[in-house]
Amino acid sequence: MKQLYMYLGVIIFLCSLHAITVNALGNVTDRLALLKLKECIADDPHGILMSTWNDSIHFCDWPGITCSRRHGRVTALNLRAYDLRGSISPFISNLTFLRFIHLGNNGYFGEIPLEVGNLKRLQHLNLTNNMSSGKIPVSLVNCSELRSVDLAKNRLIGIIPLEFGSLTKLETLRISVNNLTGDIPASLGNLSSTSFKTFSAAYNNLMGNIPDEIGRLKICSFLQHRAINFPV
Ligand SMILES: *[C@@H]1O[C@H](CO)[C@@H](O)[C@H](O)[C@H]1NC(C)=O
Ligand SMILES: *[C@@H]1O[C@H](CO)[C@@H](O)[C@H](O)[C@H]1NC(C)=O
Ligand SMILES: *[C@@H]1O[C@H](CO)[C@@H](O)[C@H](O)[C@H]1NC(C)=O
Ligand SMILES: *[C@@H]1O[C@H](CO)[C@@H](O)[C@H](O)[C@H]1NC(C)=O
Ligand SMILES: *[C@@H]1O[C@H](CO)[C@@H](O)[C@H](O)[C@H]1NC(C)=O
Ligand SMILES: *[C@@H]1O[C@H](CO)[C@@H](O)[C@H](O)[C@H]1NC(C)=O
Ligand SMILES: *[C@@H]1O[C@H](CO)[C@@H](O)[C@H](O)[C@H]1NC(C)=O
Ligand SMILES: CC(=O)N[C@H]1CO[C@H](CO)[C@@H](O)[C@@H]1O
Repeated sequence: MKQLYMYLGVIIFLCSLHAITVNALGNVTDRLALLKLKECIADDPHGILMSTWNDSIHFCDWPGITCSRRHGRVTALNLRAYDLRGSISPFISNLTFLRFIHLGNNGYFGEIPLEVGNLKRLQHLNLTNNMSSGKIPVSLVNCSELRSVDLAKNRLIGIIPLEFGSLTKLETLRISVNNLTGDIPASLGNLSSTSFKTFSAAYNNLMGNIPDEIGRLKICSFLQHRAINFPV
């Protein structure tokens, strides 16, 4: 019994030591990364970041930020509909505990930084209704926890990365209203046997046939000129 308590004691000690080290190194990096994100905002008409993201309060209490209780690390970045104009800093990838990014309904322009692919815990990425340009970063395939990716209503070009077929936890992919070209990759059909439910790619410059595998998805909208959802 005594030994059991000793083991438990050692385990608890090691766990708290782990929490402290993760925190001590990580929270400094998180704060810096958030300040870098703020630096890339050129216009913030409501003063959300400019007048509240400062050291008078802890960064975990800044608007749009959620931290984990255990590690005090940033887990969610939710800046939706703040009318922010600017680019997405590659420093976002230093927020290594991020699970949720929602920057939708803003004026984010420029490319989606390929460094986002370093976010191993990322589950939801929503950049809908912005002005992001360039290609969809293939590096996103390294975010193996991704459940939803919403890049609809941007100015993205290039192809749908066929590597997306390996995102086995993906449930939703929305890329409608962009300027994407090429085929809908058949590799996406490999997802239909997993949890993949929603695929929307309307209003692009996509060509070719709709792969059979994708047609079997529950909700699937792919027409060029009309967005339709239909159950199969
Ligand atoms: C970061 O974590 C360390 C260790 O837990 C703590 O002493 C420090 O106050 C924290 N700093 C911030 C800015 O949260
Ligand atoms: C810092 O942020 C607080 C709210 O979080 C705000 O009241 C204060 O005016 C800000 N200070 C500066 C110098 O912007
Ligand atoms: C933070 O991110 C930047 C840009 O991706 C990178 O150059 C830098 O090395 C990173 N720093 C840390 C401490 O992770
Ligand atoms: C995924 O991560 C690995 C290891 O960090 C890296 O070598 C590879 O280039 C990344 N893949 C993409 C498509 O960025
Ligand atoms: C992305 O955000 C928009 C606006 O808040 C919302 O309507 C949409 O459903 C979100 N996408 C996903 C996949 O959750
Ligand atoms: C889409 O790309 C084509 C060819 O590159 C270009 O002519 C067209 O203006 C673009 N459309 C939009 C909405 O950006
Ligand atoms: C689907 O997955 C299988 C097994 O991983 C692979 O051999 C096949 O090439 C994939 N199909 C497509 C169209 O990518
Ligand atoms: C493609 C595009 O410009 N989308 C929108 C990005 O967000 C701003 C602000 O909400 C809108 O004005 C843009 O139309």
